[in-house]
Amino acid sequence: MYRKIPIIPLVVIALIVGALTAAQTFVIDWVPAADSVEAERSFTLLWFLFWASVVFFMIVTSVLIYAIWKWRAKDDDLGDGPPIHGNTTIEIVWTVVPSLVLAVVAVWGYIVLERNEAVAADRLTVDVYAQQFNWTYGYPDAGIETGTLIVPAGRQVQLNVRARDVIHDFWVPEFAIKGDAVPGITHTLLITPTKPGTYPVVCAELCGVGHSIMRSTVKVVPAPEFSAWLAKAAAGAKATSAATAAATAAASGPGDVAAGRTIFEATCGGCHAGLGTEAGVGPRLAGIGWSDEQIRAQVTNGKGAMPGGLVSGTDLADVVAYVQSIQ
Ligand code: HEC
Ligand SMILES: [Cu+2]
Repeated sequence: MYRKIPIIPLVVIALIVGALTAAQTFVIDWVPAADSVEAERSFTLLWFLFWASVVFFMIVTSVLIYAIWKWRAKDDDLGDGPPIHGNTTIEIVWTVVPSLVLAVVAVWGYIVLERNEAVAADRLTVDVYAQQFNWTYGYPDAGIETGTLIVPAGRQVQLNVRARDVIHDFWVPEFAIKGDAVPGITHTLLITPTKPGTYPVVCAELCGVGHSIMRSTVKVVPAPEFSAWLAKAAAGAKATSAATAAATAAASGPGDVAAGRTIFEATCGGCHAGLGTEAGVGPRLAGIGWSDEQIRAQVTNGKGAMPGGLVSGTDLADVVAYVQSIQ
């Protein structure tokens, strides 16, 4: 009842099918380079899945193509095919083999997940803030914020991803790790970059009109270079906050009314007309009875139509003194 299996034609067809599949795989760059430990693990599994699929595709397609070519019904043959009940051996094989492959993939996938989610004791923690339409990065230990994510090669980085407005998604294709930034939730991602270089950060969740331009950069640098950069940036941040503190101290000293008047006319008078005695765009300021603190806060932070930060430091102290003097 069985014919001899036509090994040679089947192998020839299988090889052609396999070559075509492999060719279109390598002509197009489907998968980015794996530049993190996690990406290496994930992509190895991905390639195993791919090659396993190619093998089964070659087997199934070669039998199919051979059968179509060899046993095609004649144009005038309208009869039924011979009644065939089945073949227990083949059915067992095509059940057991895929089950084994699936079991391998399941266990392997579990191991990859388990390893990719293992937290290292010496990891670096960085806060990632997503906001329409940019990314900011905070280094809590150094007390600084940056617009470029700078991380050391060869050390695990824990990213605490947060959103300041709507849902975004942090994604660096070469790292093969991706996670939503959801308002009110901190999403933790673990990435261990392996190769110094510059990579794109992409927002992978439609977040508004600027979604497609919501990009940023990760710079992976050698560990010593990273430590040097972080130490320098932290020192710079300390110096800046010391300078701000000094300026605030100066601003809270008694101001000079005459100097304040000059600054007020130039900076504030356009909105607070008549040197603050008549109302313009802004309200009348004469005798508002606010404390120095309140006026300072109003000028520093702004409110409604009034922009903040127009004056600071000793100028601010002078303006406050002047506003207090208007009657
Ligand atoms: C672009 C116009 C504009 C400029 C410039 C401006 N202000 Fe104002 N200011 C306003 C408006 C509008 C308000 C009311 C804000 C609100 O309550 O929503 C206001 C409110 C204030 C108040 C609180 C008064 C109140 O009763 O609410 C103070 C104090 C004040 N301005 C001081 C200043 C000083 C000092 C400057 C200059 C450094 C200045 N403003 C520059 C528009 C301006
Ligand atoms: Cu976004």
